[in-house]
Amino acid sequence: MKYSLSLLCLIGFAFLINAQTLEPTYIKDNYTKTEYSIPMRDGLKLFTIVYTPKDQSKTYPILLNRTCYNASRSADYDFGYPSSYLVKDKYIMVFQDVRGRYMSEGLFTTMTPNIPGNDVTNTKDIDESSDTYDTIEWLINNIPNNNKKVGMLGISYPGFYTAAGIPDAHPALKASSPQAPIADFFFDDFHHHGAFLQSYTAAFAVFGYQKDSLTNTPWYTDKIMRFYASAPKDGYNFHLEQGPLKNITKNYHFDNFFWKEITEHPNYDEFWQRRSILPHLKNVNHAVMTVGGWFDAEDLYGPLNIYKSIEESSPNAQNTIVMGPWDHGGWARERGKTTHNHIYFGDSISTYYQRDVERKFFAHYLKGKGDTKFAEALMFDTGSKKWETFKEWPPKDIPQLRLHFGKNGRLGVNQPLDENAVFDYTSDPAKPVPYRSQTEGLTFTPRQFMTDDQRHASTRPDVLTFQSDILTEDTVLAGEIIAKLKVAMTGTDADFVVKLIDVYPDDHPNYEHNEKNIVMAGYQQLVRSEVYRGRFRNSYETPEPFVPNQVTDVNVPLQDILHTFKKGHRIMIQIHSTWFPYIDRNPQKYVDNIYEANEEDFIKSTISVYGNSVIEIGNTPDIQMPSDFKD
Ligand code: PG9
Repeated sequence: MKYSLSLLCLIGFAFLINAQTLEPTYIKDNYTKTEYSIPMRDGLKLFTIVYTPKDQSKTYPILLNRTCYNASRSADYDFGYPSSYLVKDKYIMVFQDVRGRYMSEGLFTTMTPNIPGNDVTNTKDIDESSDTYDTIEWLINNIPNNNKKVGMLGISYPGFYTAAGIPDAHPALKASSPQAPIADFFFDDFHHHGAFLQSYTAAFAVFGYQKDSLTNTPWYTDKIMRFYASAPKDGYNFHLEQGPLKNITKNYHFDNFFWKEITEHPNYDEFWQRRSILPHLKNVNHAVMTVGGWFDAEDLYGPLNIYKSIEESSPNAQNTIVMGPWDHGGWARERGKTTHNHIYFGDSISTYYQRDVERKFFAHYLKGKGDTKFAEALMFDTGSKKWETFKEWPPKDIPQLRLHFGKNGRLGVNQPLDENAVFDYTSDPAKPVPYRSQTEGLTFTPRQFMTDDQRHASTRPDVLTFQSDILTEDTVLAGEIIAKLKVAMTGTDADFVVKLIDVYPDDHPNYEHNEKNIVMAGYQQLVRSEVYRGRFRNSYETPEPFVPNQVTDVNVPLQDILHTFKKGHRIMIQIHSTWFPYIDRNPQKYVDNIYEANEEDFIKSTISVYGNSVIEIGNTPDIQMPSDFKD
């Protein structure tokens, strides 16, 4: 079955499609659309579509969305974003193709490195900050009836462009909302602590080819088709049959510059470090509301760490964060019942966010309307399924929880169990642990797994599973998490996957929105998970092999959570060393560059985890990370 072009266009950008609450002709009836080519300081022109309210009796703020996903698709509100509430509140809506994308001139650069400072006469040091500055300067001086106040927002890569407009911001920029923003490609999207997200592989085609003319249609679709041509029904076996990653280079991405960047920079070297936006988020002089989804498999590191970086660098800034029960960009979609995979979280949660949070944020800072009592942190508790507000994030007033491993699969909650015990498993790259509970075809980007049932894994001999006694009271886990593992192995490299799981009671009823085969009784819901490529345990820039059979510390930071484990549930931890095809297979024999590993490098390894390992959750766990970690 061939994927149609329209389907492929939707595959990677589903998060942009909104359940529109606008009448189909609303935009045409209320806005005038004009297209401009705005000159940047180096002379290159960026294609920009401006929707201006037809009622010219008043002035309006500008809402700017800079995108690599085709500004022309904003035509007649095809994007479905910004929300219909903002559209109806009337703003000057601006969509711009960033350099090298679609109708804009120039070459595309992977996460354009920020160059500190802003000298408008400097036509060499161009970055997203200077392009944003020049765009805002042009808009406020050329678009009629603007009130000289500008807001920015964007989801995903456009979330990065929003964040990249914050350093050396134009004085007219008064409100920025980076949403599901990429902060650092070595910890967002394609890598998690050095491990590579293999199932995401087709997505490289979107960003690996420069266009050779101005166009408002994708020029890379045939490259994506290379992957989907065989339309496999089982992505796990499809990727396993590819063998080592070097085969993917040879068979699919042989001419892809973004893939080449990934395979030539397997470590956190200067190439990746200079692309992180986090070190540049300083002296923030306007309001920032960062938004993310607790189940965002693409960009969860980004929103949490952009918020924390601004808190650290600009403690007096109006800097807030919203984290809801969404996957990537889920707040831009309203489907009535808010579910993530098999789990139901409530009704119209995206509508609440769009109407009562985002709309008020921009109205206050751009129109001077409404009160300023924005919560420092508006966080959805994914266990109690309620919104909570915090005066700081991570919170310091919720007691830390410490989890300890015990014999017979026991998990000690704030109670060491068998600290002299050793727990072994044999990890075999030829039979990797599936990352999904169900068979799925090829995914453009991962989405469903982050609340998946883990029973497919907990019975495997290559998965260590520990679970607590039944909880006698609701137990809130909030904040950062560090798994401080003591390990040894017969090989010389390994990945460590750590999963925090909410085990439902054996009499829990099924949810009506699920298929009949989805049994909620005893469901082992993934709450938070992370993978860590052990070679980076002392430095992300300078990896090291393990000494066989030598006890070694591997500290695995999991992303933050807010989850109440309810009375009657259990807390479960799983640890294993393959997670496929979400994560590429570690050969478990140390090679300098896994993207160049050969079939014979992949070996079985017996991994030992020691009983004096501990997992610390919440209240500023003692996170000892490599010096070049930017958390
Ligand atoms: N996570 C989104 C993405 C990046 C690269 C390829 C495909 C998707 C995004 O950040 O836009």
